[in-house]
Amino acid sequence: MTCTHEHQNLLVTSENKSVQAVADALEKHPITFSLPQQFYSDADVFQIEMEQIFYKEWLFVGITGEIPDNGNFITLDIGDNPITVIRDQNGEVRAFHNTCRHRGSKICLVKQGKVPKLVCPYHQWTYELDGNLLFAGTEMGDDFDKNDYGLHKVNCRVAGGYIFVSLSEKPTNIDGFFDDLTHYLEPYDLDNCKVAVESTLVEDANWKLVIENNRECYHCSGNHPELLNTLLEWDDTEDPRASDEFKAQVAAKQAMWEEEGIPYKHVSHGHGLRNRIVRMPLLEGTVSMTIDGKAGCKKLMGRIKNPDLGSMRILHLPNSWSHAMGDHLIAFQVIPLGAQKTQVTTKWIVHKDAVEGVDYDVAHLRQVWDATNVQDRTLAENNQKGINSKAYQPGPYSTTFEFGVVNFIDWFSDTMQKNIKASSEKE
Ligand code: 3BY
Ligand code: FES
Ligand code: FE
Repeated sequence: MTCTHEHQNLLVTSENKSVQAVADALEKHPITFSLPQQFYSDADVFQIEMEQIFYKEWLFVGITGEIPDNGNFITLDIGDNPITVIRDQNGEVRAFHNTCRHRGSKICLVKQGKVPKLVCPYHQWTYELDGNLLFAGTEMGDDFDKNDYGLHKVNCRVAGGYIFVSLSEKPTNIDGFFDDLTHYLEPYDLDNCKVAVESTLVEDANWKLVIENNRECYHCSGNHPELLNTLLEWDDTEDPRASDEFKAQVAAKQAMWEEEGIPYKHVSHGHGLRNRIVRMPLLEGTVSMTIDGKAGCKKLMGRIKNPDLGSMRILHLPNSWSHAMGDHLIAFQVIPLGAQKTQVTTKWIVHKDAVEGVDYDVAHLRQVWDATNVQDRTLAENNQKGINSKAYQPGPYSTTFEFGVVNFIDWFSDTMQKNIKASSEKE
């Protein structure tokens, strides 16, 4: 299968000057201040971010339990790029560009489904689930070789049941994180889970405002009454503000988790803590992020026996965070849609054999994060509206309450600069 996409760029004049201006602006910008206005509002800067980050870096796209059988697939659009993630005829998880090798039609048109083969709706070119072209009718001439027209592959990795794709042909190596994630998610057995319910919000805010909002709890006490029934405002077991009481609670819970073989230690990888996993206790007396703090699902996940696992926070920049508790796991996925438009998908994941109405009640399961997501959407949208003002200027982050935001800006700035440099060296 030929997989060089270079020929597609023949008609595109590369905007080297503005790309370099973005890298220069970031180099000058102190990471302890919010970004200059254009980074949150401008369509050209947004396009450069898509090309340098979302078309290159590993992105979280779903969980293996969502595609349990051969032929199960999920689709998503990364900017202009429709992607299919599918379990092939041998049970392997693979990803393809969802564009037919005949005349380019989109092939999978629905969000998810199950197919015996991938059949293009336009002229019925038919592909094996591993992307090889099987059938192109009888009209393509004698010298037509089906081997030349397999679907274009997308790099795809599975770690602990989390599925990641990268549109780069040479993705960044984040194997250290994938190894840790595999270990930390092992108790959850995500091959045998299901999505109990999911929600999609479209927010009128730049994707970085959505991530920045998630990276701090400075805003929690003023905005998230439901969440604070169970969530402690500390952002990490190593939070610079940690009190002795919090440290004692962490130590007691960690001793319990140690005994049960449940991974909990803070691990992080990459510049600006691009990837972080840490198990945090919840408020004493609560076991899950539900309105009453009780388990949202009676059947616990995987091999878990104790519902009191706090919440394991998984961060994957640029597009995902999660809370893995004992009874359920909540995975968040961020996909930018425009300079001031972002899609946030939330999935509530439970054991595949958990029965709705018996083991869990969907309204109880989702209530807290539905409320929290709507509150966060309002915060991000208000943030966007204020940033669009001609009076906006970058403001200082608190290095104690907002260290996670500083880390994110650090990662964003570093990654943009590195990727821009690498692409200009290639030209
Ligand atoms: O709970 C979260 O996902 C994040 C982390 C801290 C504040 N925020 C609500
Ligand atoms: Fe797919 Fe023609 S575009 S078969
Ligand atoms: Fe919030």
